[in-house]
Amino acid sequence: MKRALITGITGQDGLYLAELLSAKGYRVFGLIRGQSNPKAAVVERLVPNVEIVGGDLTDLPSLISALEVAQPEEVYNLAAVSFVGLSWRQAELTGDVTGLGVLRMLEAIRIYTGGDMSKVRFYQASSSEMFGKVRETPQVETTPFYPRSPYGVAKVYGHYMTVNYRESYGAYACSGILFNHESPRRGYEFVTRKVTRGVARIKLGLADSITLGNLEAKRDWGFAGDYVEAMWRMLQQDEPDDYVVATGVAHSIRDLLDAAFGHVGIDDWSGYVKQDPRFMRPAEVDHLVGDASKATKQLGWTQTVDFSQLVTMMVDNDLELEARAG
Ligand code: NAP
Ligand code: F7E
Repeated sequence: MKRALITGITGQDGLYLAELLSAKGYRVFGLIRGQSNPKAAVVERLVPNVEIVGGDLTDLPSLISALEVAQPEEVYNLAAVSFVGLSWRQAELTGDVTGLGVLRMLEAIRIYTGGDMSKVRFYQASSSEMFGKVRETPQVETTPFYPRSPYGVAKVYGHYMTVNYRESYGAYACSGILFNHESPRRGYEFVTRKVTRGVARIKLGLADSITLGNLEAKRDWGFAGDYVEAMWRMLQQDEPDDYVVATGVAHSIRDLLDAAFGHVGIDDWSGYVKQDPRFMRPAEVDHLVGDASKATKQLGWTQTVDFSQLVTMMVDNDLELEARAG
């Protein structure tokens, strides 16, 4: 039975990955921070086989202890301050967790393995935000980075640390450069979930508007359940490498509004959407779209859910949740 340690198991991707690995027969350990984190109960309810280990990406000794308990063959480092908007307001914390946290996890593996880092396979959750003010379209593994937020800068640091430990210590370390991926488990602060929940509440008569920022930005949105499959595949190859994971299709926030409102029978949403500078970013990433040809060719990875199916899935889920909450 293979053993895996997942950091960020309480997040969107952590839950999907824990389910995937459990279904494959792994013994799954999940790193959870804090002394009484209420999300531990959610993880235990959704993925009953997961074994919880205490630890924090800002605390190296706790990461070494977590490895000693889990004794994993694979480590998936998904933990991060992941909300780009927050990263300007808490830039130092973002650098500490999202950037230096990667170094600490790699160091913990180096110490735990006594220097033979090839014994533990490592996945780093890198991001399309590293491309930021894009240098070419679509973005591929070799596209130069130009991050536009403290989050993006921290992810570039984590990405290069992953590459550096591979080249310096022979670590089996992969960086997955994942474009936006969403699901009914997406946090409410992200634009897709904010829109699908808002649309559900409007449809049910529980709200009369949604307040957003920039409606012109374009993102390449896929389904989180598909993307965790790519993470796992990266760690099953003969050699470690870095991969872009994306759908290859970009949509604007306006397209997202069209799809979500359209699904509940509202064709003209202009009266329901307000804009507020509070939700504008100091520096925006205007247009991201990835080319996942390498992942398709080498990992055999493909998406199973397209943009329209994703939005439908999220709106339907929020209609049910909001109707229940009343
Ligand atoms: P998420 O839902 O925001 O989850 C973040 C996770 O990190 C949570 O489990 C959180 O724990 C944990 N965490 C935060 N600070 C921590 C700390 N100091 N020590 C230990 N754990 C900590 O993120 P996600 O959407 O699942 O994304 C997973 C990873 O992929 C992140 O690294 C994100 O930056 C990256 N990524 C995401 C996307 C995307 O579109 N979703 C795209 C590219 C890359 P609590 O629950 O205790 O707060
Ligand atoms: O913003 C615009 C906003 O916060 C998307 C994270 O998972 O994916 C995610 O980062 C776009 C931006 O995601 C609102 O300005 C307009 O252009 O949903 P988001 P993100 O910033 O793309 C990447 C790949 C990650 O790695 C990150 O961890 O939507 N937007 N109005 C808004 N965004 C939000 N959140 N709220 C608004 O009201």
